[in-house]
Amino acid sequence: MDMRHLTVLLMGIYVFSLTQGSGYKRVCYYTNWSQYRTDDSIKFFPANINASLCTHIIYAFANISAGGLKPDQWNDVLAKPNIGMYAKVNNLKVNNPDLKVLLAVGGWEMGTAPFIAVSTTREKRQNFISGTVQFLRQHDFDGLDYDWEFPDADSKSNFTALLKETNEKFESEAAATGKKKLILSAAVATGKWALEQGGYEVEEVSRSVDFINLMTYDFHELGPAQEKRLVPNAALFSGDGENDAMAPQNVDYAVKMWIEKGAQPN
Ligand SMILES: *[C@@H]1O[C@H](CO)[C@@H](O)[C@H](O)[C@H]1NC(C)=O
Ligand SMILES: *[C@@H]1O[C@H](CO)[C@@H](O)[C@H](O)[C@H]1NC(C)=O
Ligand SMILES: *[C@@H]1O[C@H](CO)[C@@H](O)[C@H](O)[C@H]1NC(C)=O
Ligand SMILES: CC(=O)N[C@H]1CO[C@H](CO)[C@@H](O)[C@@H]1O
Repeated sequence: MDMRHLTVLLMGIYVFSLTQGSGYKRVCYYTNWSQYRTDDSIKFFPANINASLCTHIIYAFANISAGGLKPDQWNDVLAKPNIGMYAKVNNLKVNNPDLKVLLAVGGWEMGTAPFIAVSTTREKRQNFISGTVQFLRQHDFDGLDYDWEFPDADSKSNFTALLKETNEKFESEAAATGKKKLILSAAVATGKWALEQGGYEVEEVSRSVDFINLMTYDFHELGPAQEKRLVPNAALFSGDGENDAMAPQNVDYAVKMWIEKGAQPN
């Protein structure tokens, strides 16, 4: 079988699984900074997204300020008749009515402090969550992706509580309004350190969210200068000659580790 046939075969399987409603997800992140790439040929706007390629698009990132969710960029939300970035991404649903668009909150740049500020007491969490539901509905999002990078042993129980209470609120809001329940997901660390240092209560996290996004990339971001060789950024398996520290730096290990710690495989 030559490569051309193999490619056609794989595409066939992928389309089959999507049209059969098997529940497979193809989750795509759209980053707020791709619009600022310096070379015009690689700038990337919502109009450049192929709406039928993904089942879910997650707009990254929103900020947290004064106890609530806030837009991050000058053009996330614009006064009419202008169309902001939130609306542009949500408008992709015109071309793919099954598409779900989520808003991600957090990210590496935002850091942990704003998450800690809204999660330490039930009252703070409830205020944040109520405002978040209003914000998501106001801007036509289908759900929220928590990108707390990263909870640690001290904050992890507050992260769990934030997820659990967000899910409860999404359920009660849907029941009260008759609207489709907002989707809840979380982007989580895949480094061995993150789980071994106790950054997540994996079973509870898994129970509260609709799906988990394993951050299976930047496994070898130190690059050739450190590792003295070229390695795929998102390696599927460990390669020859990797030492003990490198051996867990791959997709296969991360998935198995999350399942072993209690994540539901489906
Ligand atoms: C968009 O993605 C779909 C699904 O992979 C593909 O069939 C289609 O050709 C793509 N459209 C464009 C304009 O690239
Ligand atoms: C994000 O929120 C923080 C406060 O948590 C604030 O200091 C910062 O200016 C905000 N960033 C943007 C881009 O609005
Ligand atoms: C987590 O929440 C508890 C209260 O439930 C609080 O005492 C503690 O300081 C919080 N931890 C962090 C790191 O914010
Ligand atoms: C929250 C976040 O990551 N915001 C980023 C959006 O894009 C700008 C411009 O590149 C970054 O400075 C922000 O950090």
